[in-house]
Amino acid sequence: MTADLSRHFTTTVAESDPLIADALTHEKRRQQDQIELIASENIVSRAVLDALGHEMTNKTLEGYPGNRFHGGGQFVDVVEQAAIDRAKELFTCDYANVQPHSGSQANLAVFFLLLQPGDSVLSLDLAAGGHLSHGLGANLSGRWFKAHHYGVDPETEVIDYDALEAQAIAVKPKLMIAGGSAYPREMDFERMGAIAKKVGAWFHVDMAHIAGLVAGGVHASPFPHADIVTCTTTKTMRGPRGGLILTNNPDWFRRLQSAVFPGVQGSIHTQVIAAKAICLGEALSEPFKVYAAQVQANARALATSLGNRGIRIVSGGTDTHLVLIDVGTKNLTGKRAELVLDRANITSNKNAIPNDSPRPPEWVGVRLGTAAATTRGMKEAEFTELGEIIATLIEAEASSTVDDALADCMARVARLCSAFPISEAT
Ligand code: DSN
Repeated sequence: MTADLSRHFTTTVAESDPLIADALTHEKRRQQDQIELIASENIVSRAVLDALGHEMTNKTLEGYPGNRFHGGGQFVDVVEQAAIDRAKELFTCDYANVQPHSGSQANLAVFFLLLQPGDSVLSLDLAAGGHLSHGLGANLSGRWFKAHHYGVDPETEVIDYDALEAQAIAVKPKLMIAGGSAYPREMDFERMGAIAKKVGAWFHVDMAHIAGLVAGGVHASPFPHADIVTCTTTKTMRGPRGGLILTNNPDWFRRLQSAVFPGVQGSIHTQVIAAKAICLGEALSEPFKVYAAQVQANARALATSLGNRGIRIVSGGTDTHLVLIDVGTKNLTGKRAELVLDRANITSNKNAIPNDSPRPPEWVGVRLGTAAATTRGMKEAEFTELGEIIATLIEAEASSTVDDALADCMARVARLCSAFPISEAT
């Protein structure tokens, strides 16, 4: 072997690419030193990381287990079949496709399966917590399909199912979508499924954010009400970046295979499928049920703590892992609140709230999620303290006294981070 070749197989990123190595090291440190409250994030297990960094990444494959377009797929077939079997068992359904590279890709495959360009879709408005892949004008789903959106009741900030039914009757969508990325309440899948059926629409639930809560048994399952379900394996599922498609409709199984490949994707991300299989296996375990219940209990504790300090909670509470707060009542934008939390090493994101400005810089919401910090072991007491720290920072920002409050808040966050380490962080 030449010296060059040998180095290719042995040189570490620290030796070969200091710029990237440095960023990787700092990112790992950042995750240890900050409290992650972005609702779509989590902290994967060592086993998931092992799979993501495995040589299985070298393998190119198209097709499905036992029916590939390339040779040498026998071990990837093992992991893909395991992922399929585990997804079906976990979500009690008859069909699972584990290949989508993301939740948006999974949704695109559903559109490809069920719709023709120009067909009508009825989905949750982005400002009410919907997702851009459900028909936003700037997304392919909004360009190629006629998107209509339902919102929430202006008083309760919860979906008004009677209004949704009236809108569905008027719009007659071919596809009705439930789910999104910032709706803190449990949706009534049974009622929504009945509405879809009444107007002759397929009912698609995108449970990306809540899939781990469904898996853990602390949130209602979309089945048997949904015709088709998509999700990611990140977020509350605590797995790798990627998507799943699930259904019980036997007429769709074959067409769904080809809607994903070659419909919207080419070759699979082999090592990610191994990581998905691992995360699905983890989600089938008893400790995961305990974890999911704690995620939900922590969100409730966080909402109560913030509410007790006078921070307005959109919809008055939460049934999930996420808490949406309105900082407009403190004369702040979501961006300003996000930045002041960031200064104290709490990571969050600005978000639209119901009836918010269409312009992101003017949004007055901040979205907080409990999945990642719960993985570190934090419980209600820590989330109550986090609510107090967050309220203190928001009040200080609103009264231009952040410099007085910051040192104490940073110290409290640092104490929480060292009491709940992400093991192996250096
Ligand atoms: N949809 C984005 C979010 O919820 O943050 C990414 O998954």
